[in-house]
Amino acid sequence: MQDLPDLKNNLSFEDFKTEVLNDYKTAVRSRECSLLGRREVLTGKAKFGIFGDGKEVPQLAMAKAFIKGDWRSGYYRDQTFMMAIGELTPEQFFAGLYADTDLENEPMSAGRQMGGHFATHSLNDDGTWKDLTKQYNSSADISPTAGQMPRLLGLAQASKLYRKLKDLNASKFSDKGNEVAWGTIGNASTSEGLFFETVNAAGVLQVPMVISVWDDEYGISVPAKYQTTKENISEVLSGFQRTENEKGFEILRVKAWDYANLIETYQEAATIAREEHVPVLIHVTEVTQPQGHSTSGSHERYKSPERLEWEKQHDCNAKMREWMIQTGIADNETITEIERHIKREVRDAKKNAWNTFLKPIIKERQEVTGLLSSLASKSPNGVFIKKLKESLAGIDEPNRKDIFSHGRKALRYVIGENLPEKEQLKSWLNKTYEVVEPKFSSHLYSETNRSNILIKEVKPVYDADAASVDGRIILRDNFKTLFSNHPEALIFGEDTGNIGDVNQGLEGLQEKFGALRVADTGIREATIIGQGIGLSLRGFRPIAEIQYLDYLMYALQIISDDLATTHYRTKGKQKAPLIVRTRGHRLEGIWHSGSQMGGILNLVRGIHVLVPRNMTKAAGFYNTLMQGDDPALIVECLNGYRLKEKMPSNLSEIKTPIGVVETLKEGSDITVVSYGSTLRLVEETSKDLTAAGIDIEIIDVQSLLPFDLNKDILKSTQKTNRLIIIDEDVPGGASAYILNEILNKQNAYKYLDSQPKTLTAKEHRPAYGNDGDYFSKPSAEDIFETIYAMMHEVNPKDYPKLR
Ligand SMILES: Cc1ncc(C[n+]2csc(CCOP(=O)(O)OP(=O)(O)O)c2C)c(N)n1
Ligand SMILES: [Mg+2]
Repeated sequence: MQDLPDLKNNLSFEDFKTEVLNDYKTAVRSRECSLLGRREVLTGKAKFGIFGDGKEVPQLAMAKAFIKGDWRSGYYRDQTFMMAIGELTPEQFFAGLYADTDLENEPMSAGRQMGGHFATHSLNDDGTWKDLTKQYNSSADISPTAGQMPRLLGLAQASKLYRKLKDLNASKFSDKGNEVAWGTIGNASTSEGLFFETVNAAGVLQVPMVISVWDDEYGISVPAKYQTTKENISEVLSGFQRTENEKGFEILRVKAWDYANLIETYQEAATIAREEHVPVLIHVTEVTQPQGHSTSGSHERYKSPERLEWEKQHDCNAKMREWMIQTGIADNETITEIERHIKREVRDAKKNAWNTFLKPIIKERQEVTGLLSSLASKSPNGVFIKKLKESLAGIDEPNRKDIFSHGRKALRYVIGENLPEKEQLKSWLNKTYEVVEPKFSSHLYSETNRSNILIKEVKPVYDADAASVDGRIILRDNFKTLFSNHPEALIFGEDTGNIGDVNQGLEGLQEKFGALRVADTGIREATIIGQGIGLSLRGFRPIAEIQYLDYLMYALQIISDDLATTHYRTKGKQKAPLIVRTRGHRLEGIWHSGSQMGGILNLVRGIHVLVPRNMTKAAGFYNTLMQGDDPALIVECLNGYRLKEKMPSNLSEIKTPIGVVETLKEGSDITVVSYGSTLRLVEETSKDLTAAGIDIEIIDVQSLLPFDLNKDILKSTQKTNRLIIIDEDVPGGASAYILNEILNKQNAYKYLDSQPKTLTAKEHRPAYGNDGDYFSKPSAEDIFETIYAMMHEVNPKDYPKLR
């Protein structure tokens, strides 16, 4: 062990001692929180606990190297770090454990995330940015192991772009790109593909990222030998080490209990990343888990007595303590006194957090027990209601669930009664529900005036002699103005840069805007999305391109777990207004004509999902999204790039509204709802149907999420009384989603005179070739016959059986 760390800023020994003691206090404070936290779970006050014990000292070192403007993207062990940068108090730690829904008490997520998931606030209440250069920043954690990695790439890349791109108003986001993005990950989680993908991409991009691997040699019960080749992640990654001639990573190794070396290692890492924009990996070894993995089990079950003993000997806090005594920083008595003091402090913080958490709930309980008493005194069923009241009053530590459940049950006893006390209880339940329920469900989307759905439509305008051009030209020209008007906008993906995307919707734009803004990436869908998330968290307006819809699956986990929940899981305190651009639907074969829309729609609530039927509509969507704060996925129709469209004279101004359907043809017999490529077939078929005496109304959904906010489809079914949904996803896929929206949410079932129908693709993936398409997806004949059959059922005389 080294004696004393290099005192970079020439502290006096006294000041140095004070600083080390302060660090030690943070380590002890954090440990006490872990110890008491576990007790809170075991005694039932909190539901689950996962803590940072055993990882305290390395995090002190990381915190020292972390400066304002920097970003963290980490995982559930980082409480000490958060405490050391002043972003987590013991009260807040316990408020998180108890799931306090008040953001003032629980700033990490207002109780939406289990404890150990950390975040800072990037946004003011009105959704505008705070000055992120003047604060410490932590992106909000997610639980899936290594899920923090893709976003880390974007957070780091933002610094590089802020350093290199001119004309940006970066004042709230960056000081000349000097910010480092700090990642943390457990040793076992490095087994995930997302980790390797991120490391490789960071090496390629050369971005200021410092990844710390907290290596405690376990992932829950599974030891390193089942996790990592050679049981050593830094050795495995040694090929990434930069050399004099080749760019790569700087790889550093340090022991978790070696305070002095840790400080130096982290300072070195910060300098390399910050100054040179070179990624650094710090492999922190000999980490321990004094209390095991989490409150769900005990590590005595799977660790040998020898290992447990070794962990005791190498506990980083104990080692730091020894070192302080050895080096004369403090004597045993002083340290013991500090420890005693902190124990008391944490105990008091815990009590405060609990009382603060419980106070509004106790008040609500009092109100309801009062209402129940009054009701019991008047109702013939008073005995039962009294019992409920007593049961509620007797709960030691009530939840809101207890209060509502008792109150709602009581109402059942007085269904037939006409008592003012019943009305009072009902009114309390209804009113309070409206206040309480949003604590758990608000902020899935933006709730400010920058919500996408508030952006007004601007229709395309055409000159009399408007040219007819390939759809891709409309997109390209629109992107050209969009990137000129928005210096913070950029686009990246596979084949996006040099050739201007596989369908040339970006032709020539790299030349115009440079390879940083119109960029090629490796084939790595998850981290393309991660780049987009990280960049958008830091003020950019990225468009992340996934080459084909079929390959969105590689990124769907991160889109679902991270992007779709960013706003929700921070209760509106972080936003990631990323646009995901992809193209899909009818082309060729199993992996180039997919339409897995049902799966997507169900996994990305929190994101807007748009399927423009042509490129003018698509251009309008991009323009709309640039004005709003909600993230979105745009699926362009693969077969639309070479179809002719008229060039609008107001191209750069057009805006396609979000959540609004479009009626393409009015009709009186049947409402036909579809979207995307399939619409063209529906439109073609409608001429044949007209010839057969059937007048259909065609509606383009175009915005699947959100869906038909004006209920135009309902209005159409009120007129036609018949409904069919035509979709090229599997049976029960997007068509089921659409049916649910129309029947259950819009209540269109009341107006239907025929069974509502869905016509979809087959269960299997679409086969290759013209015939593969014809027999896999709904064809014009399928559409004709299905609609005709509906009319036959209604009126067999005029529409005799066709086949
Ligand atoms: C994708 C995913 N799989 C499984 C889990 C369940 N899980 C939570 S933590 C964990 C072990 C992680 O071990 P490690 O990365 O070494 O971190 P440590 O807890 O040891 O610090 C597992 C398997 C998860 N959260 N996410
Ligand atoms: Mg581990």
